[in-house]
Amino acid sequence: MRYVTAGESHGRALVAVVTGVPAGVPVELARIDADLARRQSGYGRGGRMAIETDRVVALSGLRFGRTLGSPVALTVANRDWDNWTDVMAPEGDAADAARVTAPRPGHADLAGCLKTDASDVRDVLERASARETAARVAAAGIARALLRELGVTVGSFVVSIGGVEAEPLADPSAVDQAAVESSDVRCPDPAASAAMRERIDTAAAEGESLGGVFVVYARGLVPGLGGYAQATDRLDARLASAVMSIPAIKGVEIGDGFALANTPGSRAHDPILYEAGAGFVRPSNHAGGLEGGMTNGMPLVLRAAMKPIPTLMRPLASVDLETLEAVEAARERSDVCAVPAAAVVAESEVAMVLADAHCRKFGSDCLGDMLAALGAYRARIAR
Ligand code: EPS
Repeated sequence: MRYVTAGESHGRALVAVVTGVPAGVPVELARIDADLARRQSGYGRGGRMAIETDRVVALSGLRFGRTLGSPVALTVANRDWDNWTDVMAPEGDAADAARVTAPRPGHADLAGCLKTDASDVRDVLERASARETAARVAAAGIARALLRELGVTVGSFVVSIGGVEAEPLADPSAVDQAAVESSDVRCPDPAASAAMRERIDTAAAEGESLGGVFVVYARGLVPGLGGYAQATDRLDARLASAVMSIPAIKGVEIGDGFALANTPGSRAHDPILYEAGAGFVRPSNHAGGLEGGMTNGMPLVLRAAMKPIPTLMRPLASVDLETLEAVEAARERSDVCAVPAAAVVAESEVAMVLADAHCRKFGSDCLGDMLAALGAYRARIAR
């Protein structure tokens, strides 16, 4: 299962096309809308989120609430398009459109303009904008629907914003997801949530932006998803790549990640035990559910670091692309902090990779065959 997206931040709409979808998967569009709403939420978002109310429209691949096995095409309208028709017109004269010529450090602006021979930064930033992640969340709604049928749960929560850290959880995959969703910074620790909100208020007042760290987890995974035979089979690599593809993500860590580098081997790995009835069990999960590029039957636990948003209300130094004079970087309406939203996007990316890994292992023609293959596999490894 794969997806592509199209759409500019202030264009008419975002589009996602999902291919490799098994037939017979029940899909409720209201659930996709709920995920789109989760992605829009989060303390520290800017004025744009007051304009948009993201809703998915299905154009193909679904009939009477089930996938047909054909490509699923989805759109999410940009309500803000109405305010940008002059600037983002698909045809016509660019003379009146305000040009952006001062690239923002940290954004795609400069390298994108050099790469594509553009002198109006808007030609690059419109597509590089994280607005595109709404289409990813819509696409992943199809992956989540499949995972639901396969008994896999994917969730996420924020562990730090701007240096304010939540109390660490012994088992991040056992987080109270309802508590996460009731926090407007998507953090299960109420004291840390309050401190994060204060930190965001201070940053907003100072014209600053903030990054942070979040966890994505998945439960209900059988061992053996992914593979060890080729670099491209390795599920840890595929997950890291998918999460790293989200704008502003600068680090991805699986299980205890970087801390394992400083831990002796005897304490870094998860012993293998056997219990009648339960089969192979692991008393710890330093590996984050992945060994040798495959799931090992323990919950998947992944952390990612998001850098602060590059659009600053007190901009850094830049150079005007037309005059080559030193100027301040462009100032655009933006978010102070989008870490809670990025966690939802990463959840979506992880869901897509996990759905694809199931399709590779259990076939992808139709849900019934996948469930039969999964059942047979579970029965075999239980023997
Ligand atoms: C973004 C800039 C802001 C954010 C946007 C990402 O948009 P605008 O320029 O319209 O104010 O709100 O995020 C979204 C629109 C979204 O849906 O998440 C950027 O430059 O990346």
